[in-house]
Order: sequence, then structure tokens, then C-alpha cells
Amino acid sequence: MAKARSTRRTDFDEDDVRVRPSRRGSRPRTRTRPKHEDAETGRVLTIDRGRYTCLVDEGTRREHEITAMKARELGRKGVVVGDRVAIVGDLSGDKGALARIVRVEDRDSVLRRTADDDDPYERIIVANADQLAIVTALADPEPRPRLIDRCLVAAYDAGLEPLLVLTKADLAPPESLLELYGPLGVPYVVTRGGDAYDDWDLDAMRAYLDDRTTVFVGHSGVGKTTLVNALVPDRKRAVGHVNVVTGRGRHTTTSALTLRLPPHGEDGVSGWVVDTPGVRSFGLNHIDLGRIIHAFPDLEPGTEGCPRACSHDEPDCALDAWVEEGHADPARLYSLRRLLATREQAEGD
Ligand SMILES: Nc1nc2c(ncn2[C@@H]2O[C@H](COP(=O)(O)OP(=O)(O)O)[C@@H](O)[C@H]2O)c(=O)[nH]1
Ligand SMILES: [Mg+2]
Ligand SMILES: [Zn+2]
Repeated sequence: MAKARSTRRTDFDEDDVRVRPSRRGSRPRTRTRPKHEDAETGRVLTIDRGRYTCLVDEGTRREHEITAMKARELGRKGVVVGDRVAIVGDLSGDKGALARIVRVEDRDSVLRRTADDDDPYERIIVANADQLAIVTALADPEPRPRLIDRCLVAAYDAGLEPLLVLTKADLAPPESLLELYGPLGVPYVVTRGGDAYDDWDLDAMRAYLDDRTTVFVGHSGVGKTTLVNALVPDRKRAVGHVNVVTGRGRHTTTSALTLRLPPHGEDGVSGWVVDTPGVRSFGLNHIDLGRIIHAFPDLEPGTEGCPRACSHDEPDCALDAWVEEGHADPARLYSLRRLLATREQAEGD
């Protein structure tokens, strides 16, 4: 069922979701800020309750991780996993050392989500990624094509290349699911892992991961962490655990974690993978559906004859004629329409 969206905004930023006025809001704006010319550049690997783990001196022999907090001067500016940041203070990485993030560099991409479509609050999951690995188990839990479609829409919207990762092929065959995505031309990898990581053909997977930053998303329990552990064996994370117990009590891991793939091959190519906690839903409140058509270059020229603000799913849409004239495969148009409709539908099945 279509919902009216009179005040849709397409350029949400995490900064925008803070609606409560800051108590410091009346501070004069003329205050000059320190320039921090001595700041180091870092990559935010993960976030845990206001503490940012950052990699500094990346790619050098001095590369190491440090812990930082947001400097007060950053104000409301959000810092997310994948951000490139300027850091000052104690960069030793020693136990107890705490540096300060003073600046966030411009982001090449942002992957966002809302809790659901009616929720105006959204979060940036990861910044600066190139690829979205949509991880789906072939069984246990059952595949949810609607969630896959939603992830695809989010990927196209964010300008990330989608990669379909179908896990647990030891439990069920991939064919019927692959049929749904064949017309979309989404690249895919099928894995059968469980405890037998070693038997996996991880090379097929690595070929897609080399030289880029890939975010793994998918429902809890589909095998994201298992796969990431197989790819990055020296940084094993707890499999099947969402909750961790810390000194401050039990809490749910909510942050993504970035890991570097071990270099391989003659050139020592590597890449980055980002493991995320399970998503139960993938709200698309912030998505500009007009951008989705860009992922369909075979259909996009056909929209020239469309009425203004065409939904591409109405009687006057020019795409039906475009397909009838043989310019594109009807299955492509069907898939486009399925994706365009995902935001208007519940995703429970
Ligand atoms: N049968 C089977 N089980 C798997 C496979 N991959 C992961 N699992 C199991 O699925 C459960 C959830 O895995 P986990 O990696 O924690 O999922 P995540 O929540 O997506 O990170 C664990 O018990 C894994 O051992 C697979 O390919 N086949
Ligand atoms: Mg996990
Ligand atoms: Zn149209």
C-alpha cells in the first residue's frame, strides 16, 4: 500500500537525526578552531560505546591500532565505521591511551538504514565502502527474497556494487533463489562452510573482494561472521553470538567491524571486509527511487517517453513499449518493478 510522503528528504545525514537542540547551541560561532596541522589520518575500524578503534600509519611498518574519542569540537558530526578521520593526541596505541578525532574527511559512499520505513531515524552503517555483500542462507534461516531486494535497492542507491553471497549450500540448493536474481545480473558466490571452512572455495570469494571494501549485511545467523573468520583467520570473532558480556554488563554489539584480508597472490593484493551485526529489516525511508533506474542502463533510455515523475509502474510508463520493441529483456523490467515496489511492501516474507 502506498504511503504519502510529503516531506521526503533524500539527503539525510546522521547529523540530521539529532532533533534535540544542543545546550551549547548559543555559543558564538566566531570562535576560531585549532587547525590540527599535526593530525594523523586514521581509518575507523569499529566503534564501541563512544570509543573509536582506528588504524593509523596505514600501509607502513608503523601501522597500528589506537583508541580515540570524538573531540568536543566535532560537535554533532557523526563518526562511523569506515570513516577517514584526522586524529590528535596520544597515538601510541598503549593501554589506556586515548586520542581525539578532530575531523571527518568527505565520504565517498554511505550505506544507510532505517529501522523500518516509518522510522525517520536512520543510521549510517558504513562509510567509504565499494561493495555490498548481501549474505543469505539457503536454509536455516530460510531465505527472504524481499530482504535481498531491499538490500539491492540500498546498494544501488548508495552506489555500491552488490554481491549476492548464498551460504549453507550444504543444507539446500541455490537454483530457485538464483533464478530470481539472474535477470538482475547480480554477481553471486555460493558457499558451504559450517565448521569445514578449509574446504571452501574461498578463492572464488576472494576474487570479488580484492582491492575493495566490502560490507557484509544480512539477517542474523546467515553465516556472515563464519565467512569473515574463514577469510581473515587470525582475527576470529565469536560465531553465533550477538551479545557480549563486558565489564559494564551485557550489551548488544551494534557496530560494524572492519578487517583487512590477508594479502595473497604474487602481488600481495588485499582488501577490506566489514562484518556487521544482523539486520532484521532494511528500511528504505531515505532512498531516492529515481536513482534505482541508473542501475538498469538497458532500461534507462526507454524512460525518455515516460510521463513526468513516472513511477515506472503505471499505464503510461514507456518502458512496456521499450521492452515490446525488443530493446530490453522483459525479465529486466519485471525485476526493476519488483525492486521499485519493495519500499511499499512489508518485508516479512
Ligand atoms: N550448515 C552450515 N552452517 C553454517 C554455515 N555457515 C555458518 N553456519 C552456522 O550458522 C550459525 C550462524 O553463523 P554466524 O556466522 O554467527 O552468522 P551471522 O549472525 O550472520 O554472523 C553458526 O552456528 C555457524 O556455524 C554453512 O555454510 N553451513
Ligand atoms: Mg555475526
Ligand atoms: Zn516510466
